[in-house]
Amino acid sequence: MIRGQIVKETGGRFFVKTDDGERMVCSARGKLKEKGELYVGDIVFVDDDGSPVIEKLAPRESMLVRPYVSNIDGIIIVLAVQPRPDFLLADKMIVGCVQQQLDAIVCVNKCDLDGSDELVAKVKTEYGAVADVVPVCAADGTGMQVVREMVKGRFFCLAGQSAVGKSSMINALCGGDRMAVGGLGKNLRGRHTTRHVEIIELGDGTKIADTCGFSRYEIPLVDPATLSGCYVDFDEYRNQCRFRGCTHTVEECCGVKEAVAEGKLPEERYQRYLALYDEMSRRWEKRYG
Ligand SMILES: Nc1nc2c(ncn2[C@@H]2O[C@H](COP(=O)(O)OP(=O)(O)O)[C@@H](O)[C@H]2O)c(=O)[nH]1
Ligand SMILES: [Mg+2]
Ligand SMILES: [Zn+2]
Repeated sequence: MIRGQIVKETGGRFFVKTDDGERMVCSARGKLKEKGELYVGDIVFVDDDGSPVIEKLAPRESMLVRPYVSNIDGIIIVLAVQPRPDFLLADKMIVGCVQQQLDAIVCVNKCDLDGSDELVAKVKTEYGAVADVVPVCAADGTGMQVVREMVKGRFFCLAGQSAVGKSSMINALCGGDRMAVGGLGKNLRGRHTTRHVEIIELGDGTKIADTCGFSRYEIPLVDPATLSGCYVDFDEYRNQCRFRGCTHTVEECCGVKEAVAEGKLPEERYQRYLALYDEMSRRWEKRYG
């Protein structure tokens, strides 16, 4: 059997790039397809006797849900002055990265727009301790080389709200018009949006995937008691909590809360942590309560 990676999927047809660099259009063995079990990024084994069929799926190193993509090494989270940044969404994506042991890069795109300096400063405050923060401008190429170096030889997925400029960044990274770029207006939605995930190769083993804009990002349900473990910026303060297993919510003598009060941890990120903690508690209660 031939080993390869699914780089694209449309209507049940899988585009597989083999280890030898060949591209094949494959169908999938019914058993695999029925469960909706094949995703872009999957390493598969193809039986080719005229019409190639995917027979087997290799174990996944990582798996993202909404957007569905497997075996990535990291996520490039894109924010911009416009549309207004959704920091809770970014927090969730970073939690997802910690859970899946993925690298997180936060790009502030559209740095040509007014208010970008302030946003970059804010994003550095919020995420500087947990991710690389890179100001970029897909429109004129600013910062793209920095991103290119960071992702070199690995597989990253772009993620973020619709219209932050993910497709534009891919185009800037590969120096072409690979992805259709949409507008900000609602009437344009659906016309130019990225509907599928596709792996694009940038050379020297670097792979990148665009994802459709999404306003929701689902992180796997975690026990709320363990959520704060995904906040690595809390790490240096949690040993000052009085209670072992402190959730940093209602407990007294909490090192994390003290760090927030002293301005050592960003207040807004902590407030969003509380919101996410509540959300997880509700989901957890519904499932196991
Ligand atoms: N001013 C400015 N506009 C940008 C930049 N990058 C993308 N855009 C615009 O933002 C809109 C959405 O871009 P698109 O790449 O489709 O965003 P996506 O939905 O995240 O893939 C388009 O109108 C782009 O021209 C940038 O660096 N500066
Ligand atoms: Mg797009
Ligand atoms: Zn605590």
